[in-house]
Amino acid sequence: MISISSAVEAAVCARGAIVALESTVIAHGLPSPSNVETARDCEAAVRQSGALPATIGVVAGRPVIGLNDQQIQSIAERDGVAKVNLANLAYVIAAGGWGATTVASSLHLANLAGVKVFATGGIGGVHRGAGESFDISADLMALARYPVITVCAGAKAILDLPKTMEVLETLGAPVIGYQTDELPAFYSRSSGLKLDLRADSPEQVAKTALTHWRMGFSTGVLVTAPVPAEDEIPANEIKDVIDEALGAAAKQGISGKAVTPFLLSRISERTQGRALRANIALLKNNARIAGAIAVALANQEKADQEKK
Ligand code: PSU
Ligand code: MN
Repeated sequence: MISISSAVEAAVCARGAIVALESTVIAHGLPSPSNVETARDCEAAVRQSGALPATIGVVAGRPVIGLNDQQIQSIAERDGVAKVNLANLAYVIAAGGWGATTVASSLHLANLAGVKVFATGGIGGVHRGAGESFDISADLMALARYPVITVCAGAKAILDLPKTMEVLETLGAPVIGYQTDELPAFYSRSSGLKLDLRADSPEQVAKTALTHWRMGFSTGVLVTAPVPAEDEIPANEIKDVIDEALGAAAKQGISGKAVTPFLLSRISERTQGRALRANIALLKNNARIAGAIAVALANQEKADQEKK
């Protein structure tokens, strides 16, 4: 039922370096035409690091791992492409529909295909006011469930970051700062939240993840890399814009799956595209780092195999 591209299948068999990429950011996270361009640029960034990109989505009822360029364009431009998480993946497949996969469903499919590294922008997490709304992204459950390394720029800044960190701790998923001691906050390099774990190289991330899994854990490993400094919006500059967007969402009664896309597009409008530039920059940066981690992971697995 799953379609794995021949390049991805060959790389999985050869235990090569592969990076899975999601498609909700393409269909619902970025405006046209930045979405298709960014999807292509992220694939190119993975390749430049020496790994094979595998963008994931649902094409006319078929989950595809390794979308071709035409399929990426269709997911970006078609009307009625569902935002697919864990709860509606099967429904969209059964109905023969099109779907853009979130972090949660991309991790599920990447894991089914045997892909061990995944890159996104910012993960979903605990929304502000979750005590009332109970809005907690399925991304967190997926991070706890699948033994895959996820590279992100932290959780999206629209969320309640301390509560998101608490849930990740409860779920037992390691959160590693990539060349930082602090949790990055998506548009901003710093959140003020200290991380216990830090890695300075792709090799260190790969070794930590392999050790985590060999210790009998089957959870994901979250690698958080700050947005490049030249594209950052400092936290004190973006704070009021986020608050305004949250207020507008509440006033307009936006709920469920629509919340995150609404907030991202509002914030990008209210910053004259500055937030969009930061989002694109961090997506490419994460893809590049994920590529390097995938290469290090493949090398270490090969070296371990030879030792045996
Ligand atoms: N990162 C981005 N932009 C996005 C997303 C991540 O830079 O649009 C998407 C991911 O697919 C993530 C989803 O899984 O937002 C979270 O949605 P929700 O909060 O509804 O779970
Ligand atoms: Mn939600």
